[in-house]
Amino acid sequence: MKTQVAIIGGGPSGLLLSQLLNRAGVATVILERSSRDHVLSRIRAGVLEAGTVALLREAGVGARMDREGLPHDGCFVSDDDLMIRIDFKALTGSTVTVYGQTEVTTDLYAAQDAMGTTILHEVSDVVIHDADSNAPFVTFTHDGAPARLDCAYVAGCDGFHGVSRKTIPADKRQEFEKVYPFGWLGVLSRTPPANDELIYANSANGFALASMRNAALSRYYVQVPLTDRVEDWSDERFWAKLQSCLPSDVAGTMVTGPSIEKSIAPLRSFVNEPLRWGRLFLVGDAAHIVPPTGAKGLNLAASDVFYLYHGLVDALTKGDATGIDAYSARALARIWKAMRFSWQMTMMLHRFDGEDAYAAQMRKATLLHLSQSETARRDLAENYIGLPY
Ligand code: RFL
Ligand code: PHB
Repeated sequence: MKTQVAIIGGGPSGLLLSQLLNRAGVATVILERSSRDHVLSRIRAGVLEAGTVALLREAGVGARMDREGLPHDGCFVSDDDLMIRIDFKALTGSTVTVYGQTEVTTDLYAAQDAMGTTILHEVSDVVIHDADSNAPFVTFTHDGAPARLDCAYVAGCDGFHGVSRKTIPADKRQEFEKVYPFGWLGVLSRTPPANDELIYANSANGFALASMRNAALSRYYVQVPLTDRVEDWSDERFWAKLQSCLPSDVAGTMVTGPSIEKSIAPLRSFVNEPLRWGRLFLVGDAAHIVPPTGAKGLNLAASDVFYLYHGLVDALTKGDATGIDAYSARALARIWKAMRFSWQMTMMLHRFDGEDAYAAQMRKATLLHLSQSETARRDLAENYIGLPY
């Protein structure tokens, strides 16, 4: 097989890149390790920056998002019973959209099907060859048979555990990592959201987040030790923990019900530099991971795609390599700012086991300042709605 851009991974990064490239006349083949159902069953991000929304519209997949997505003008940050409203609209003029990653992925698959692009599912043994030459190729197994895909460029969109990053020799890249000593236990439930807007809660009992997917579907998280397993958390235990972390007014009126999904994700900050080796480019979680506290993971994947898509179109249709040459530095500048914000939000809102009394006072003082300073709220809002591309 032959194509212009081989895309490893059919998650949001790979699908969005493929969608934009094909619309610009560039041919792609996506190689995805899992089944389509598996990709669509992963409950992950929920908040889209305005830039991500604009890019999805540009990709021709904005119609359902515009109908069903929930525009949010603000969110709340709380400290026990202190509720601090962050008014995105008033502070920045912009808003975010609540629309689940599962829905984004569903819309992208439908659009790719309509265009008739090639997506191979359940491929294994993916190996990227000669990425530092002018003739890279990818070998893999599909339907039990070995296969080869020749291409001009390879986009590594295969997430944190994929093969793309590891294809770059260790002496040609650097990893930066911070692992946090807790995870988030997430629950999806068919109940009305506890509040009209998201609440990021700090409390003596730890962190919690009240989010949503729509008027009848809630998404909640609480911080848990890394050693906990999903089986340790009955629904009853989860709701009690959540309610102990949320402001008492909200906890007292919220509706609980059976969970329909429950999972634990560890929190990590990770960046691989650079994002390019020869004709191989890293995109999204393959290159970087943020703790979900700033809602940046999926949005960073979108800004990476934005830079790379323009660069590849210029390289392949105009013979202009300026964009692909600048890709790594441009994307990393934005990535590091989102890393900083996600880290700051994580430190402001989580209790660290074994921390001293001073650390808890620092969080309280930071949150009190946030409640009293419009400048502090504007800074949070600017970062949350998404820094410019
Ligand atoms: P993905 O979504 O991980 O997709 C990568 C795809 O590559 C495939 N793959 C391979 N394919 C072929 N060959 C191989 N060797 C392969 N290895 C892997 C995988 O099957 C998969 O389909 O990365 P992508 O596309 O860059 O998208 C990034 C986002 O998914 C990610 O940033 C966010 O979901 C992060 N994230 C969250 N972000 C938020 O903003 N809010 C959240 O609440 C939130 N929750 C989460 C998350 C990420 C999680 N992970 C990765 C553990 C919860 C979890 C559990
Ligand atoms: C979600 O709804 O899943 C969600 C929202 C905001 C975050 C993280 C996750 O910061």
